[in-house]
Amino acid sequence: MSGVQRETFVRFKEDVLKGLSSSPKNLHPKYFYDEKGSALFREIMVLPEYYLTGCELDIFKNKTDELGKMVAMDGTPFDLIELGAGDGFKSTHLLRHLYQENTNFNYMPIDISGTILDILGGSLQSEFPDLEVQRFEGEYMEMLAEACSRSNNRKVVLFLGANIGNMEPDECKGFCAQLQSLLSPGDMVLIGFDLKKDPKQVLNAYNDASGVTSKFNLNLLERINRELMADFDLDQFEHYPSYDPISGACKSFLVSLRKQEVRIDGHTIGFDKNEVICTEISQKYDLTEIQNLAEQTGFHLYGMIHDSKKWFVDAVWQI
Ligand code: AVJ
Repeated sequence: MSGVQRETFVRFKEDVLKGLSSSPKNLHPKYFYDEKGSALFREIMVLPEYYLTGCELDIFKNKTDELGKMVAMDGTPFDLIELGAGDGFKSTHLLRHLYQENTNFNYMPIDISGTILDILGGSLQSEFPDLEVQRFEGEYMEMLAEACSRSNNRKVVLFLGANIGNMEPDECKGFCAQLQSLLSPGDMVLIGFDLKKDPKQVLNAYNDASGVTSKFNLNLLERINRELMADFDLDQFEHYPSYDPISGACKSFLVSLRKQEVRIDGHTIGFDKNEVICTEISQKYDLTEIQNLAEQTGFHLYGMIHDSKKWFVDAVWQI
């Protein structure tokens, strides 16, 4: 193990043991995305029930002009920084538009996965040979601070995919305030929010008929087994999705089907029958909440772009 791997391993183990010793038990959703979890998430994105990806892709494909006008603003050169860029399959539509319009901008993708940044870099190089791309591999905030320190231009930060929903409302406010503190007057953020809607549609998105989301959730335990020498019996835990249409909190749990003990790298964790682990929040918002969040964290609402069903919004905020 290299030093970095060792550090990641120790942090993962500490987070898991801390989360499973808390009451209620919880695990952080960022740990879903090992190789298998990332593959399962790619399956989720094309499920008929999982509308989020299609909605935001609709915005990036069909409202590109509107998006482009907002981020290009008055034509001043800018750096487009993307948090969790992945393979860029949504943002590429915007990049293509800006590139074709000869907009003066650089692209700075941030991702935790170096592999995906290599793939992204390759496809950008072949489609947009003149685009200046600076990649940053690591955690969002650390890399954002790094990217900001290297940027002399106006900044536009993309945070797509309703990834912001993975934060509890309070944590989210802290995150937005931190984002604000790294930026300067005139800078913008473009954030994808999943909207409150028919509660059945929301719940179905996390409870697909083919059971991929259940596998995705259970893979977290499998990953702990694989990486932390644990002995979770996957048949004794069950995926349980929930949605509270008032607060907008859509939470996924794993329910222990019996009283049981699990060993994790020499530690023992006890579960009561029906005890749950909260593995994810996917917070849903309404437009007023989005505007309030902007204003409470030092931004103002610059614009909102909806998909054609009005199920999702990309909100543009400015300082
Ligand atoms: C990638 C965090 C936006 O919360 O909808 C999908 C992850 N979890 N199905 C979401 C997820 C279960 C997804 N985000």
